[in-house]
Amino acid sequence: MKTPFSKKTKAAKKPLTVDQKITRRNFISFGTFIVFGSAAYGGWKWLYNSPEETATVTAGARKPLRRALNKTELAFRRLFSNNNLVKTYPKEMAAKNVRHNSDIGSGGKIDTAAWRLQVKKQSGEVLKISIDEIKTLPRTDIIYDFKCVEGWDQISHWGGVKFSDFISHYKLDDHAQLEYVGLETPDKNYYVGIDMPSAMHPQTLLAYEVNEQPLPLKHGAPLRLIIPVKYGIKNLKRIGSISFSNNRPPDYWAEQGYDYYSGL
Ligand SMILES: Nc1nc2c(c(=O)[nH]1)N[C@H]1C(S)=C(S)[C@@H](COP(=O)(O)O)O[C@H]1N2
Ligand SMILES: [Mo]
Repeated sequence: MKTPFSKKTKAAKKPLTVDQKITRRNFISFGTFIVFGSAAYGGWKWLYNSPEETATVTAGARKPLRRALNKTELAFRRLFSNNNLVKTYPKEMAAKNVRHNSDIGSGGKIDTAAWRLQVKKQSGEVLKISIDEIKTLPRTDIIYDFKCVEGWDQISHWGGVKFSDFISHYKLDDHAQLEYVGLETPDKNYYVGIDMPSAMHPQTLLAYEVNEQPLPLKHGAPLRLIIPVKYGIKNLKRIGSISFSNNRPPDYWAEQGYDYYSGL
C-alpha cells in the first residue's frame, strides 16, 4: 500500500552532505563558465571574422563596431542642445603659456595680410574675406577647458567671432540648414568635418586671438576654429576654406579611425 511517505520520496528528501553540495556547486559554476565562455568566444570570433567597414570618411573598424559607434553618436546628438553650455572660467584662470600641439597643414610661415578666408557657397560663388574684415564683426571671448584626445587639457582664453554671427553677417543662413561644415587648411593637408548643430553652437568661434593677443603661427594664425563641444582634433588651425554639405566632409583623424563626431 502506498503512503505519502513512501521510501522513494524519503530518499529524495535526504539532505545532501557537504561534499555532495560542493561537487554540485563546482559542477554548476564550471557549467556556467563553459556556457558564458563559449558565448564570449563565439562573439569575439564573430566580430573578428566580420568584414571591415568600407573606407569612406571613417576607416578601419569592424562593421558591427562602427554600427555601434554610429548608434552612440546618434544618441549623443539627440541629447545635444545649443542650450547646453560648456563650463567657462574667469580670465585669471587661463593659462599664460598655452600648450601647443601638432601643426599638420599649419606649419611654416603664412602672409596673413595676403590670406583670405574662402567661403565656398552652394552656387559655386566663393567669398574671399580678409582677417581685418573678420575683426570688424561682433567679438566674443571664451575661457574654457580645452581637451586633447591625447590626454591633456588646459584652461585657455580665445577671442573671435561666433561662427553663428559669421553665418548671419554673410547671409549664409540657408547654408546653415545643411548638415555639415567642412574646414581645410590653405594647403588642404588638415581638414575636419563638423555637424551643423555643433558649428552653430553659441560657444563655437572663428578665433583670431589667444589671451587677447593676435594668434601666433603655432596656434593657427590668422584664424582657427575654437569649438568647445569637441575634442582638440576638430579645432582646426589656420583655416583656408569653409564649405557646406549634407554629406560628411572628409576628416583627417576620422580617416585614421578616430570618432568622426568627437564630441565632449
Ligand atoms: N591645422 C592643424 N590644426 C590642428 C592640428 C593640426 O595638426 N593641424 N592639431 C589639432 C589638435 S590634435 C589639437 S589638440 C589642437 C592643438 O591646438 P594648439 O596647438 O593651439 O594647442 O589643434 C588641432 N588643430
Ligand atoms: Mo589633440
